[in-house]
Amino acid sequence: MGQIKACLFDLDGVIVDTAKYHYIAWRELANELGFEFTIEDNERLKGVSRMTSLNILLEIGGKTLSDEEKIKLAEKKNENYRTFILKMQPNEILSGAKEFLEELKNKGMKVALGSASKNAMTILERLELTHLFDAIIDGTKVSQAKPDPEVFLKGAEALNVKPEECIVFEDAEAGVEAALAGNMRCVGIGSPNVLGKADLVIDGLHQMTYDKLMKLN
Ligand code: B16
Ligand code: MG
Repeated sequence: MGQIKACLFDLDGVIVDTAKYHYIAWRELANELGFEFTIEDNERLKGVSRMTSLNILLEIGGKTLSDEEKIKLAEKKNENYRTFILKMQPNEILSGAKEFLEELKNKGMKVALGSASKNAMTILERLELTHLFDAIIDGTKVSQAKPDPEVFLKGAEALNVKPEECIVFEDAEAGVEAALAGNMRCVGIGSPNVLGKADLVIDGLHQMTYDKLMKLN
C-alpha cells in the first residue's frame, strides 16, 4: 500500500442520513401497492442502486411487474424522495463530517465522493458541501453497483492517484467490499459486526482526524 494521498467518501450514512427519506418514499410506494415495508426492510436498500432497491421492495411484497411498470414506479418514488431532499438543510450533515472534510482540504489531501445516488449533486448543494470535493462520482457516472469497485476506481482516476493511495469511508458492507476489491484501504462507519473487513471501524466522522488517518499509512 502506498502513502495515503486521497480520501473517497460514500454519501448516505457517512456524510448525511438520507436513508430516512428513502424509507418514507419507499414505504409510501409499498403501501400504494398494498403491502407493508418496515424500517428493518429498509436496511436492505442501503448502498444499493434505485432499481435494485425497487426489485428488493417488490420481492418483499411478492409482486411481479413489467420493466416498463418498474421504471414508472422508480421515477415516482424518486419524485417523492426529491421533495424531501430539496428541503434539506446544512444542519443535517452528520456530526464531524464537515469539520473532517475541511481539515483534509487544509492539509492538501485530495477528496472525492463515491456514491450510488443519482441525487448526490443535489444533496451536496443543499448541504453546502460541494466546494469541499475535488471530484464527484455518483450514480450517473457508474454502470456497476458496489461491491464492484467501479465508483471508487473512477474516483481515484479523477483525482489522478493510484487506488493503493486511496482510503474509502463507507457505512455499507457492499461499500467496504468495493473498496477492498479496488485495492484501497477502508474506514467503516457503523458496527464492527457488519463492517469487520474494514481497516478501522468508527461510529462516525466525529471520531476521525487527519492524525488518525496518517496512522493508517
Ligand atoms: P438514488 P450511497 C445510496 O447512497 C443509498 O444508500 C441507497 O439507499 C440508494 O438506493 C442509492 O444511493 C441510490 O440513490 O435513488 O438517489 O439514485 O450510500 O451510495 O451514498
Ligand atoms: Mg452509504
